[in-house]
Amino acid sequence: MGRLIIVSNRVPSPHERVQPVGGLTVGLADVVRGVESLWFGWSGQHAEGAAAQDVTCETVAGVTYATIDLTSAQHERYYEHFSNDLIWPLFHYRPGIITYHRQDLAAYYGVNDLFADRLAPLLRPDDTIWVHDYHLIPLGQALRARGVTGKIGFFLHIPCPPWSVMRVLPCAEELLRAMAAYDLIGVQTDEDARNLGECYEVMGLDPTVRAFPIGIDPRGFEQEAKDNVGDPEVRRLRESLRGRKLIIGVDRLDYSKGLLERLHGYEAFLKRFPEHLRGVIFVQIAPPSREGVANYQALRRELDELVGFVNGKHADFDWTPIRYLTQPVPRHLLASFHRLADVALVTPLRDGMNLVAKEFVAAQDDADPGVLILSHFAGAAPDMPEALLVNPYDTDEIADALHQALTMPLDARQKRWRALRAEVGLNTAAEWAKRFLSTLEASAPSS
Ligand code: GDG
Repeated sequence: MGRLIIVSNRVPSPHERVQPVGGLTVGLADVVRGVESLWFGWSGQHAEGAAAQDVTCETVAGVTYATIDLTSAQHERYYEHFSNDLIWPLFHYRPGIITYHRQDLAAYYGVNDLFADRLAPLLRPDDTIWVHDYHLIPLGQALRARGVTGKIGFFLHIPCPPWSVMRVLPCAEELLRAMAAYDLIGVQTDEDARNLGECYEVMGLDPTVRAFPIGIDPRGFEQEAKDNVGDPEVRRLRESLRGRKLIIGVDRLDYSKGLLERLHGYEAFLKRFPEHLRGVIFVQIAPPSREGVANYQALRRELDELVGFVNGKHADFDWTPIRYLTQPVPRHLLASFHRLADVALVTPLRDGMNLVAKEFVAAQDDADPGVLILSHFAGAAPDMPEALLVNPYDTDEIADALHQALTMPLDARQKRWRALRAEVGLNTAAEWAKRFLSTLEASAPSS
C-alpha cells in the first residue's frame, strides 16, 4: 500500500492543525491522522518571484506537509476571483452575483499547472492521490499530462448545480471535461451526483460520479464537549445566561450560510412570540473568511447593521437578544458551547454538507438534548429528517421552528436527538474517507 497524497488549496499551518476552522480542514485533519501521507497545497503565505514557488516540507506525526507560497497576483486571480467570486457563488446556485474575467481563468489554470509541476516530482508510483475541492478541478488532468499514472480521485465539498445553472459558467464544458480525467469524482449528496451526471450526459461523457456524504469525528467532538464544560470560559457563558435558553449559530461569515435570513427569522420570532422575550439569548459566532472578496465585505457590513438594528429594537437595559462574535472561538470551547445550547440554528441557502449541524448533535447529551433547526438546502438535510427542517427564505417558518424547539417536551427532543446521533455516529469522517478511497482503489483507470 502506497502513501495517501492529499491535495487541497490550503494546507493548514501548524496552528491550524491544532485549531482547524472551515469544513475541509476539519474533515481532512481527521483523515490523515495515523496514515503515511503527504498533504500538498498553498501555505497561506504570499511571496513574490521564483522563491515563492519552491516547495517547503515539514513532517509531523507521519504526515508530510508540503507547501508553496503564491504571489499576490496569483492569490487574487486564482483564489479570490476565479475560485471564490465565480465558482463558489455559481455552484451555490447564485449566478446573479458571479464575476468572470478571462485573465482569472488563465490564472486558475496557471496555479493548477504550478501545483502539478511541484507535486509530480514528490510522487511515487504506488501513491494514491486525493484532490479536494473546486480550486483544483483541472489538477488531475495536469498531473496526467506530467506522466502520473497512479489513481487520482477528486472530491467536491460544495454543491453541484444542474446543467441549467452550470452552463452560465463561460468555461463550463472545458472545466467539466478536465474534471472527467479523475478516476473517481465524489460529491456530497445524491442530488449533486444527479446534477453532475446530467451535465456529463449533455456533454456525452460518462465519468464515475458517486455521492460520499462527509461526516465528523463524533466521539472526539462529544469528548471535547464533555471535557470542557468545567472550563472557566464555558462557565462564564453558562453563568451569563442566568437560566435563559441558549440558541447557537456557528458559521464562517459567508452569504451561503443564510445569516441575514436567520436574523430576520429570529426577529420575526421575537415579534410573534413575545413570551420568549428576555427568556432567550442567541449567540452567533461568525468568523470572517475571504475578506478580500467584495461580496464578503458587503455581507459583513449588512450583518453588523442588522444585528445592531435587532438588538437596538428589542433589547432591554438588562437583556440583549443577540450576542454576535466575529472572533473565532477555540474548538474545545465551541464544543462545550454547543453542549450548553438548547437550539442550533443552521440555515444555509445552499451548503455542500454543513458539519456544524453534525457537531451540534454530537455535543448534546441524552439527559436534556437540544433541538436542531436545519435548512432543507444543507447537504446534511436528507440524512437528518429528525431535525426541524425549514426553508430559510421563509422568516415565519424559522420563527415557528424556534418556538417549537424551545417548547418541545423532553421525550420528543430525546426521540429526535437519538435518531440524529445514530446517523452522525454512522457516517463519520473516517467512514467517508474509507468509502471514497476503497471506491477509488476499485475504480477502472480513466486514462
Ligand atoms: C465546506 C462546505 C462542507 C466555524 N467557526 C468556528 C469554527 N468553525 C468550524 C465549524 C466546522 C467548520 O468550521 C465549518 O464547516 P461547514 O461544513 O459548516 O462549512 P464550510 O467551511 O463552508 O465547509 C461544507 C464542508 O466543506 C466539508 O465538506 O460540509 O458544505 O461549504 O467544523 O465548527 N471552528 C472554530 N472556531 C470558530 O469560530 N474552532
